[in-house]
Amino acid sequence: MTPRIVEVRRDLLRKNDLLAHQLRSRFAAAGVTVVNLVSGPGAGKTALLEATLAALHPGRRVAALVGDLATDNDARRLGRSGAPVRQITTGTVCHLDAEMVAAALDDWDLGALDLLFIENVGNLVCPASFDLGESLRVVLFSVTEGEDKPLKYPTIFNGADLAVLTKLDLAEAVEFDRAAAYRNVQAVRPGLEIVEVSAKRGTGLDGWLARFSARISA
Ligand SMILES: Nc1nc2c(ncn2[C@@H]2O[C@H](COP(=O)(O)OP(=O)(O)O)[C@@H](O)[C@H]2O)c(=O)[nH]1
Ligand SMILES: [Mg+2]
Repeated sequence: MTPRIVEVRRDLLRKNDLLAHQLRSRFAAAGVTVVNLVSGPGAGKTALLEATLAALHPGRRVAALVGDLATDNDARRLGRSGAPVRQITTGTVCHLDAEMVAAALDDWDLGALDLLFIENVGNLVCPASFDLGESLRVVLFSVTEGEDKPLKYPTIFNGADLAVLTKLDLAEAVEFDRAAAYRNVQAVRPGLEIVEVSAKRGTGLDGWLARFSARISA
């Protein structure tokens, strides 16, 4: 019984990897940098993207895709920036996959974009296994979640290219232990760079946006 279950899962991931590979080629051909944001629910993905789109649009060619189990709340929040935004509603599925992203982008002119942000479903487990063809995978974790999250969810930190520590404005109130948090990130993903932000206050946004300066300075 068990091997059968394992095989089904392996097939699913193989299919996703193939599609993600095709997406990555499409993104490269169109010259669009794709950023996949992953985190637990409520870590501040939408808030950071609201601030990001507000800072970049309309001067820069940016857009966002946002995944959620239900509701289009986040797409409505992000849409206020005026940038192109599309919601992917996943129903019971706890992550975005390459097929969903390809379907959502079907009628988009990728050549008209420099940067595409994808807000994944809020979950520290499922999104780790699904490549979306992104150029950069960013894991967010907030000061309010507890410093041990990297140790509890090592896979998602391990697969990230950058970490963003969010809600800095609340650090003191929750007696956030920065040294412990950094130690825990380094324990599961040595060398992972961490950018600290407060989307609410606007703190650290320049450092975050600087990550994309090569794409947005032209
Ligand atoms: N104090 C504070 N709250 C924040 C910050 N970023 C997000 N939040 C709040 O945290 C909650 C979840 O944020 P949201 O962006 O929806 O998280 P998501 O589920 O990861 O997209 C909301 O109530 C936000 O207003 C921040 O920088 N500071
Ligand atoms: Mg959100």
